[in-house]
Amino acid sequence: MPTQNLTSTSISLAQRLFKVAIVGVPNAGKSTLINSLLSTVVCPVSKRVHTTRTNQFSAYLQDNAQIVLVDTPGIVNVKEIKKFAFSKDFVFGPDRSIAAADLVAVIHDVSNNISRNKLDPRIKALLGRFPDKNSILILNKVDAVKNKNTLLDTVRILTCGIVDGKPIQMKRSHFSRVKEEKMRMTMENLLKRAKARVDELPQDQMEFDDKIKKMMTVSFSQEEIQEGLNLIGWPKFHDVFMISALTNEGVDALREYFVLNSKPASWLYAEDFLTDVKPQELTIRVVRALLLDHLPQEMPYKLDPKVEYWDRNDTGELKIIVQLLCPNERYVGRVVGTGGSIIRNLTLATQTILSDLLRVPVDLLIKPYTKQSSKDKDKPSS
Ligand SMILES: Nc1nc2c(ncn2[C@@H]2O[C@H](COP(=O)(O)OP(=O)(O)OP(=O)(O)O)[C@@H](O)[C@H]2O)c(=O)[nH]1
Ligand SMILES: [Mg+2]
Repeated sequence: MPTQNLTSTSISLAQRLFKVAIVGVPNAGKSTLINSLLSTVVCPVSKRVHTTRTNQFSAYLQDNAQIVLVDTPGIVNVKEIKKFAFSKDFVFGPDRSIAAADLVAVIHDVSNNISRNKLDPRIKALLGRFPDKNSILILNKVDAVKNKNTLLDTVRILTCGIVDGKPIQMKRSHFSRVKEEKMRMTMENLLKRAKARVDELPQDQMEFDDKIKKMMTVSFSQEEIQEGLNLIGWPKFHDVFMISALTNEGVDALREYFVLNSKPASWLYAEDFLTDVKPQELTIRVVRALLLDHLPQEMPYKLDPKVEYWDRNDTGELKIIVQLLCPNERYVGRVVGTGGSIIRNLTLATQTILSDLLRVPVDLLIKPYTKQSSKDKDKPSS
C-alpha cells in the first residue's frame, strides 16, 4: 500500500522515520549488516572488495517507524578511483547518503589485527566533512576476535576516549557485563540515552530529495585528508556498538536503537517496501557478487551479466535467463568450471537468494558467451 494512500490523520501522525547512512571501507560488512537488520538478503555480499557500486536504499518497519538504510560503496581514495575507473556514483555515494541521513553509522572491521585500532583516514576525512551529523561507531566481525578484551582498547582509540561528548569509562568489569549481554553496550543506558535524544532531534526542515539536490558532491581536498590523518580516532561518535553482522550478534540492539531514535515524519516508502533496486537489477547484482566469490583476481570484474528473459509461468514460477558476456573462451571455461561445478553453484546460490526475496520459486539459467560465439551462432550453416 503506497504511503500517499493513507488517509487517516491519526495514522500519518503516528508515523515515524529514521534515515541511516551505512558507511565504511570496502569489505567492512556494510551490506551484510543491512541484510541482517532486514533478516533477508537485499544487498548482495561477497568476500571481495567493491561489491557494492552504487547507493542502495532499503527499509524495515518496526513500531510504526520506517527505518531507511542506505548501503554505500566502500570509501575509496584517489589512487583507487583511477585504478578501477570508478563511476561518479561510486565515488560520491557515501557523501550523498550522509548529506541526506539522520545518522551516519560507521562500520569498522575488527577482524584484522593490523587495521583494528586505526580508523581509516578516508573515514575520518568523510566524517570531518559532516562534523555536525550524528554518528555512531559499529565494530563489526567481533565473532572473529579471539580476545574480546582487546576491543575495549579499540573503542578507546577509535573514539579518542570520548563518546557522546563525555569521556568513556569502561572498566574491565564493565566489559564482562557487556560480554554477557551479547557484545552490546548496556541496553539500559542505551535506551535511556536514545529516548532522551529523540526529543532533542531537530525536525526535518527539508524533504529528503531536496537535501540530496542541495548537497555538494565534491571530492576530498588535500587539507581534509590531512586533517583526517592527524586525528587518531573520531571524538564525536554518539554511541558504540559491537556486533557480528554475520552471526546477528548485537544486531537486535542496533535495530532497536534506530527505532528509538526515529522521529515523527511520514514514511518515505510504502509499508511493504524492501529495497529501491528493481528485481532484474538485483538479479544482476547478485550474480556479480557471487562471481566475485567464485572467480579469482580481476576475472569477475570483466564479466557482464544481463537479463535476457524474465517471466512467470502458469504455476507461478519465475523463469529467468541471464546472459553472461565473457571477454574470451577461457573465461567461459572458468565460469562453467570442471564438469559445470562453478556455474551450478552460482545458479543455485542466485536462485536461493532471489526466491527468498521475491517469495516465488525461481528457475534460473545462466548462459556464459563471448561476442565471437554469438556471431558464430548467427552465421547460416553451410
Ligand atoms: N566473520 C565475519 N565476517 C563478516 C561479518 N560481516 C561481514 N562479513 C564478511 O565480510 C565480507 C564482506 O562483506 P560485505 O557485506 O560485502 O562488505 P561491504 O562493506 O558491503 O563491502 P563492499 O560492498 O565491497 O564495500 C563477506 O565475506 C562477509 O561475509 C561478520 O560479522 N563476521
Ligand atoms: Mg557492500
